[in-house]
Amino acid sequence: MTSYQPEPYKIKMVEPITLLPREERQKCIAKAGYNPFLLRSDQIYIDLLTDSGTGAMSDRQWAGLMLGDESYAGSRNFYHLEETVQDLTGYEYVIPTHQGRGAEQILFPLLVQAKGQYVLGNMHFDTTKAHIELAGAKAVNFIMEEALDTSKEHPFKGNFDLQAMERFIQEKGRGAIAAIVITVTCNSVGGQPISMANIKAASAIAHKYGIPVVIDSARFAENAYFIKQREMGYAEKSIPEIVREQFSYGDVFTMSAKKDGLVNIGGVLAIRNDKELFQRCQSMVVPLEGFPTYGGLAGRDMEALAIGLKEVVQEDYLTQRISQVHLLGTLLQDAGVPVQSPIGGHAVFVDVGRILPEMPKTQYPAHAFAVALYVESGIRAVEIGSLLYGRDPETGEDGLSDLELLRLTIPRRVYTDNHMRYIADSIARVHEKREAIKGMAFEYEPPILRHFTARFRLVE
Ligand code: P61
Repeated sequence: MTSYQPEPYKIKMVEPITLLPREERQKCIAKAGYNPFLLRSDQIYIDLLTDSGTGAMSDRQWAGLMLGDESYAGSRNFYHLEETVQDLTGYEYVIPTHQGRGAEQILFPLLVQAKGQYVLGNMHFDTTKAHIELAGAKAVNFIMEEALDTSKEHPFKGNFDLQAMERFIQEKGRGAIAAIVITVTCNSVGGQPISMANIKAASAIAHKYGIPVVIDSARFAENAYFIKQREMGYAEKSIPEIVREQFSYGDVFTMSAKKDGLVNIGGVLAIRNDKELFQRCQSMVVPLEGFPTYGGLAGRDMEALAIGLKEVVQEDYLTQRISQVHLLGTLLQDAGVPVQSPIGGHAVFVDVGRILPEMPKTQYPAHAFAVALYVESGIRAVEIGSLLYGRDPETGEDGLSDLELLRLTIPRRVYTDNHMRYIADSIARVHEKREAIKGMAFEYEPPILRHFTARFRLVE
């Protein structure tokens, strides 16, 4: 890992944040049904819920907002975005969407040909899984085994278990598979990268059977950075070269631009060269998102995104970004807190399954830890475990996630290293007092994407 690098920017504007007294925090979380998603942002001191849409834009991006062309059709900002995406990825057809799931809702119903088909992935993120299921298909994960043991070191824990995936295709038959989704980096196992060799091999398997390859590219630049650092043959290549090669193995990509697009809202659906698929997507974007040259975004949003996509592939930006996340991870490791190792790209994932091994998965240990952390420190973190995973759609069974993780997601260009130190100290304190953490039981369980709006009580 590279040694620590200071930020390649200076701060021009600040936003005050306040730590409420402990008794207030206790009241706030109880009122929020013990669900940190339901807290108000002014009740939070440091917000690690997500790196999605929470980053700081550069002065150039803010200046770009003033160049917004709000024409309903043919906005010049669309053409700037289109050219930028084409240059970066080599894909010909570009459709803006309001965010990543906007692209997913257009694409998956077009890829799924029949109910009960499968969509294979290294590990599908929850909105992707939800759109696959809404389209009538089943989402299946083929993440390599090492990824599920947070203490095992492997440079590319986002990799597919390629043999298992190919066996599955042979068993079910090509006609049963709608698509393969490659998620870079792999969010659900800890922002872990996938190697170029594995992307290439997964794509070769798919293409051997005539299965389309979708790249879920929310964190494409962070993945490229890890490839440069860790994979043989890439140290001398530039980030844009690696990014282009990564995309070359897909047929379609969906992008939540709220991450590596460095904007607060935005998404992209792009198709390499299948004109017919593009036309089908284009006709669906109109009723679902908006006219194809704005797709749910204002002209100014598209301008900020075009600029963000150029900034995110700058190596000094990526070096500082990844090393800040790494700093938090090593501070936690030094304090004896188990975390997904090696440390990922956008977040540190605390392995609460190892901290609270006795707590049943159906009491959502990582969520319980998140509640305790908020009370201790005003920090909001998010569970990535059995609560997020949801129930089996057929059997209704609960508590199915292999890992019970607490995600400390670091917004881009927002917090300083002193914030990282405060976060590490706070988690170490909760870890020390782990015997006192209480499990969670539902007071209200929504039927889909339940973690957002569920309400809980503490199990006494
Ligand atoms: C996140 F708590 N991620 O990680 P959209 N693909 C991938 C994502 O990471 C992703 C999307 C597609 C979020 C936001 C989020 O339950 C939650 O632009 C790899 O958010 O529509 C989003 O992109 C979807 C947080 C989403 C959540 C759902 O924090």
